[in-house]
Formats: sequence, C-alpha cells, structure tokens
Amino acid sequence: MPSTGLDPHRIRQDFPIFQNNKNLIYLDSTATSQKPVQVIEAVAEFYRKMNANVHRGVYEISVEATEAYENARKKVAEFIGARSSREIVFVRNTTEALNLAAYSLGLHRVKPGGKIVLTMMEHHSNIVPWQLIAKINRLKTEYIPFDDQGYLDLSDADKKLKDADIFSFTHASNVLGTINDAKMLCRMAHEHGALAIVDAAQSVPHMPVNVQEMGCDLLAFSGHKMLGPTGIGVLYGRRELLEEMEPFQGGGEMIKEVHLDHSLWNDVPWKFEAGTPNIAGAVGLGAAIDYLRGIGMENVREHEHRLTAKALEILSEIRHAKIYGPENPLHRCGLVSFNLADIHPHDLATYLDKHGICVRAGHHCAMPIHTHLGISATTRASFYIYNTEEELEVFRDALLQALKTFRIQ
Ligand code: C6P
Repeated sequence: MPSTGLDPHRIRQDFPIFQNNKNLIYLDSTATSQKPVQVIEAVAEFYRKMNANVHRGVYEISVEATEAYENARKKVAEFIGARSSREIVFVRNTTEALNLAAYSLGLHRVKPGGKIVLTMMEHHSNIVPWQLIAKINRLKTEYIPFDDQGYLDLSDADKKLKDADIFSFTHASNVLGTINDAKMLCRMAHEHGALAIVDAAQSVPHMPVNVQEMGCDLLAFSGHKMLGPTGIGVLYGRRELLEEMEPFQGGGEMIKEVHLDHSLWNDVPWKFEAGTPNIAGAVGLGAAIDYLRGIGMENVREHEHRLTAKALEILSEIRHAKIYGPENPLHRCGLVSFNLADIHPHDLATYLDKHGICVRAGHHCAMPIHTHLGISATTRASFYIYNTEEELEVFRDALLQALKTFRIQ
C-alpha cells in the first residue's frame, strides 16, 4: 500500500494527552477522540479574549463572540458540503440532534399510525428517541436486519419502506464497523416517499462526507468524536425541511416575537437553538475542522483503513479471537469489535488497561446488535489519526499474553 500524507508520529506531538501519559495507547476514539493543542487553545483563547453571550450584546466582545460562533457554523457547512451555514444547527451531540429530529418530525409531521424505519445496527441514540415518540404518536417502527457478514440485509427493505414516513440509519456502525452506502439508502428512502435521516457520528470524523452528494434530508454528528470539545454537535438539515419543521425546545434566542398567547419563531437555524449555546464548544469545533482539513479527510480515511486492515490481520491470526463485522477493511470504518475465547470483555479491557491500552468493552450503546449476534458484549479497539502500527503490535502482544494469563489453551 502506498504511504499516505499522514504521519501519526508527527500528529501525536500536537496532542498533550500523549505528552502527559507517555505510554498511553488510546484505542477508544469511537467513544471520544483526543484533542490537539490547536483546539484546546482555541477554546481557551475564546474565554480569555472575547467571552460574552452571542446574538444579544451590542458591545465589542459580544460582537466578536457572535462572529466566532457564526464563523464556526460556516466551517461546519463547508466541511460537509452544505449549501449554506443556515443548514447547520448547533446542538449538544448526535443524541440531541436525533432527539430533535424525532420530536420535531415524529410528533408534528408524521401522522398518528405513520411508520419509522430503522436498522438493527443502530446506536441507542437512533432507536430510543423514535420509540419515545412512537409511543406518544402511535407510530409503527420497522427494522432492517443485518447479515452474518455485518452488512444490511436489504432483501425485504422495499416491503419495510413501503408507506414509510422516515428512514433513519447509521452511516457507519460503532460496533460492526460497517460503512453503509448512505447515498443508495437515501435514494431508497426517497423512492418510497420517506425522509432520509443519517446518523453520521462515526463517519463525519473519519472520512469525506458531502451531504449534497449523499442526498440526505437530515444528518447528525458530534464534535467530541472529531477532535472537538464535548457538548457541541451538529444537526445538518436541508433548508426547506428545516423551515417546515417545528422547534424542539422553547426559550430565548429561538423566537422572533413572544406574546402572552402565542410566539413567532426565529429563522433557521436559530429557531432550533433555544437558550445560550455552547459558544466556546462551537469555536473549538471550528478549530478541529481546520485541523482535520489541514490533514485532508482522504488521508484520515486512508490511515484508518491501513490500521483497520492490520488490526483485522492481527486478530485473525490470534487463536480464539472472533471478529465481528465485514472482513473487507474497505467496507469498514476504523474499529474492530471482537471476543477472545470466553474471556469477558470487561476482564479483557481491564487486563489491557494494565498494559496502558484503552479499549471499550460492553454493548457500546447498541444492545440490539449484540442481541442479533447472540452475545452480550464485545471488546472494541478503534483508531484515529494519532494511532500507529507500532501500537497495534503492542496490542497484539498484550492479547497473546492475555490468552496465557487467562489460561486459554
Ligand atoms: N457512540 C461509542 O463508544 P453522542 O454520545 O451523542 O456523542 O453519540 C451517540 C452516538 C450515535 N451514533 C453512533 C453511531 C455512535 O457511535 C454514537 C456514540 C460511542 O460507540 C459512545 S456510546
């Protein structure tokens, strides 16, 4: 494989966490990524130089804070190929973005008795909000299953999508690693007259994503998984749809006029941003986007593909390792979930921690995936721009050691 334009050894120097924890092998970026100094500084500088509320004050630092906040929105719009920054709603995270979508569409647009189609490889954030609304508005939910290889089984998808109002699916699975063909799935949704909603929590941080090419109506992701701060996330929405949607939360900022008996909503996207937003978080997300663009998302994807291919190779050579999800690393995002003999994933993760290796163990907030696989938990290693092939070799040695320690023959 040709070498990429991304040097993880150089990149690591930008991440203070690795200077402060010399032997840290962080293989849990699917849960949350580490932060480069450029992001940490952008947040600190905001508080040092221009901290004030946005869209309210007429004084200088408030104007600067507003500019910084709205400038971050522009960066997000460009990063995902939105037509304008008016299509970018700042929220707390993917979960809040999907709750907004479920509440606004599922309660106010979909008629009682309507149908929501999801897949069996969803994170709880793309299941539970729909269940909550389905209960209130008496909606039906249908699930598209996945096959033994970890690919969506679309054999009766047309039947499921018939008369559907919404098809909401993950672009990349946080357990199986499967990258779904989002463009094709959006087209399928539209052919059936349904809206296409994409959970991009595991794709936007790791690969080029263009919402116009994809053709989605709404798309959700979190800043903290893409080098940005926690507490800031994004709901992208096609402008015409956002205009039609009812707000999710009420309060300051999301209104134009308030009278004692009614109110008029603000323009989009501010109609969806009730209360004081996470201004510093948005500024930090803007800095994270600058950083990722400096590297190039093609290079990010290529680097993670290389690490995933190596991790799959390592695990396939380890006795008693059972890997979940597609065999082909080209069809996977940068993570591998597995089980090692009958060692409980929590025991294995605790063992790996003793070797300085951080992995996640459990159901990864995707219980239906594990139920479908007939297991209760997996161990998951996930990769980002700062991970190296050398780290994967330490990971392999630790797994081999674990087999001995746990006396697996
Ligand atoms: N998955 C993981 O370790 P939040 O927590 O709102 O930023 O992201 C929720 C979410 C939604 N969809 C997918 C596909 C996800 O992977 C996640 C977050 C983390 O797998 C934390 S549970």
